Amino acid sequence: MYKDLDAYWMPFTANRQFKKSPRLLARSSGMYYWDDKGRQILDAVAGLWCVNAGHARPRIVKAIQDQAAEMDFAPPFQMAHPKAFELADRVAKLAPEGMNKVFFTNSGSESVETALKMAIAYHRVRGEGARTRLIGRERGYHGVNFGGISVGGIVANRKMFGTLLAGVDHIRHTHDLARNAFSVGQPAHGAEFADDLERVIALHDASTIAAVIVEPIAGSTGVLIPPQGYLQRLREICDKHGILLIFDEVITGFGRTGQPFGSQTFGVTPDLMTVAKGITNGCVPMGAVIAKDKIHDAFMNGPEHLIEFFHGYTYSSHPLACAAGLGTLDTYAEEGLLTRAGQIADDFAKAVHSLRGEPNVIDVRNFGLVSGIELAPLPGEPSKRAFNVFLDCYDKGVMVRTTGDIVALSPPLIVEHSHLEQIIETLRGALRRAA
Ligand code: PXG
Ligand code: PLP
Repeated sequence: MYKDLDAYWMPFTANRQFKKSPRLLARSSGMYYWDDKGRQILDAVAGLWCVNAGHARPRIVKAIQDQAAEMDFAPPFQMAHPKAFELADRVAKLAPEGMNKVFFTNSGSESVETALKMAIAYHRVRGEGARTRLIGRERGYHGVNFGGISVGGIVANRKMFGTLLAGVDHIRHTHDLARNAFSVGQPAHGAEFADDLERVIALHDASTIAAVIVEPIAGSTGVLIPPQGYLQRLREICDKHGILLIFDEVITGFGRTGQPFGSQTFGVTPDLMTVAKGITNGCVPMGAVIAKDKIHDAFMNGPEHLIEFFHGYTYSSHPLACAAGLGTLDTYAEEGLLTRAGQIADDFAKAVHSLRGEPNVIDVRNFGLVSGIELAPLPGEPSKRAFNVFLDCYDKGVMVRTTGDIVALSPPLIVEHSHLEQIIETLRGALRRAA
């Protein structure tokens, strides 16, 4: 195993601490990783919310291998290759009714930038060029590029980077421990938080607002489940004011909530949807924006030889990513994985809610195959208790994820009851030791 850790500046990592006691993964298969010393580690977070079909799935591995041998790269501007069309078609068929246009990117962050640009340009091509404002939400995560951190609502991701994008505002978040702690599934209280959008609209005037972007379930800031009726109300307010609704489904997409997309599970259709992660099972970087036909069609004006949307990436629809995406969708279809979360959600809910009453657990929340377990912080040392729990679980052979003082679980959709037991009992032990 390579020993010099100096050159690699690691992303979203406490670099100095990590390099003193590195956690190096060497191999993966199914529900498991193995570290550099051959120790087996159960994956309770699907890598980083992305390996939805589990690791090293044969169809995906073969698709990538075959594609690498057949054609490495094809320029995506004024050129294309067949698998790009095939994957777009397959993704559109999974998407909600009327969302049939797919624009490829290489990550969730790029999908967000693409969707924000599409929204602003859409209004402009329709003659409503004053609609440039973008509305995000407190505690939202939309990746790390400038548009994404501007509409995002995570202070640490914003404060170091200057004035960000102009013309952005935020609605309030939906987290309400006082009324909703230990809710099973969607919390009962808080549909009215959507009305905060009316406040922001009243301030700026609807004629200046292009789009609202939210995650159906906020993942990164600790698994915040939308209150019953909340997303419906956001949709109604957007419709009333001619504002586009963007769902950032980078985490909720591809089966996490029990349907292919959170939009279908929650019964609310956005105008644009950003996805990434599960589109290729995390095997090759890829993201996409899925657009309503009416948005795409609004651009298809003017002389036919001119580019309609001045945007794209060198690696949009990369052949390896398209091949991985097709292998992934085949695997999901063959094993019924895009609806499996719904089938085991009750079992999962029972398992995670059994942690209620363990030391310092102040909330357990769940939906589909995702859960957040919120801990009381150590006095004066926010996020340290959860980080200690993460290290302890890892030491005992289970990989969880923490954000602030919240432990997040989002196992691969192939998870079995015995895995759930191991995850929960390992976590229970770690919570007791962290008391
Ligand atoms: N939007 C959402 C809703 C996400 O969850 C992104 C955009 C950005 O995707 P990329 O591929 O650019 O990372 C994400 C990514 C965590 C964690 O700790 C979550 C994400 C990424 C890294 C860590 O919860 N989500
Ligand atoms: N910077 C330079 C100098 C470039 O030439 C390009 C692409 O040609 C980019 C950035 C953008 O790279 P990508 O298309 O991979 O996002």
